[in-house]
Amino acid sequence: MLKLYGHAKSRAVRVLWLLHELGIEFGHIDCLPRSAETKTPGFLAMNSAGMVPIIDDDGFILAESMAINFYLAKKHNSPLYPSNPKNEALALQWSLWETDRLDRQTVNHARHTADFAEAERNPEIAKAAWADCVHGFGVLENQFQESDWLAGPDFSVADLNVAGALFRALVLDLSKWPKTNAWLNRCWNRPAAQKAKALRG
Ligand SMILES: N[C@@H](CCC(=O)N[C@@H](CS)C(=O)NCC(=O)O)C(=O)O
Repeated sequence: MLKLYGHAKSRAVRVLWLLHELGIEFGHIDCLPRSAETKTPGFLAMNSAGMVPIIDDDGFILAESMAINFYLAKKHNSPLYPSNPKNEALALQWSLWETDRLDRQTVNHARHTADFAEAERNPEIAKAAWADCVHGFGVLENQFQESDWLAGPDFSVADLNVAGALFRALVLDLSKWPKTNAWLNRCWNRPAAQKAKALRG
């Protein structure tokens, strides 16, 4: 049976969301980032980076949350996987763009404004991260002037990957980017997203 390693408080939340969209059975090994379970020789043999999420699909080991979602959506013939090559390429484009331009930046902003104890926060990191977020939200806002979704006429793995990665933006004031805000909430209001979110506790 498919196994997912990674707690919902990590980037595994994106994979949990996709798995709930697919409605398939899976085993969940609920380990936190940097926990002892991710340092064992067995885990490091699967992912020498020691990071979550990873999946073990009957011996096929895969890391990187967004690659995992592409693989699972395609393997299970999900309507979330774009059938048209152009939309498939757009889904890759947006997933790669988010990983480069917003993934770490939204985490750094949250850590250095709220998550870390005050003494550990670095205002310079928070400021630089926010500047990147502002730029990224502007790019998304432009996209949503043209279309309701990122890769084709419907919600797809592209929206799931990008909105899933922007979990921390749900608590930000995005009123300057109203279409992005509406899209983010549309995505996260899906029942599968709510199930994954509930697992964060
Ligand atoms: N690009 C990777 C990032 C994976 C990642 O950064 N995982 C974090 C938890 S969200 C982790 O396991 N960190 C442990 C560490 O840095 O040692 C993905 O999307 O899966």
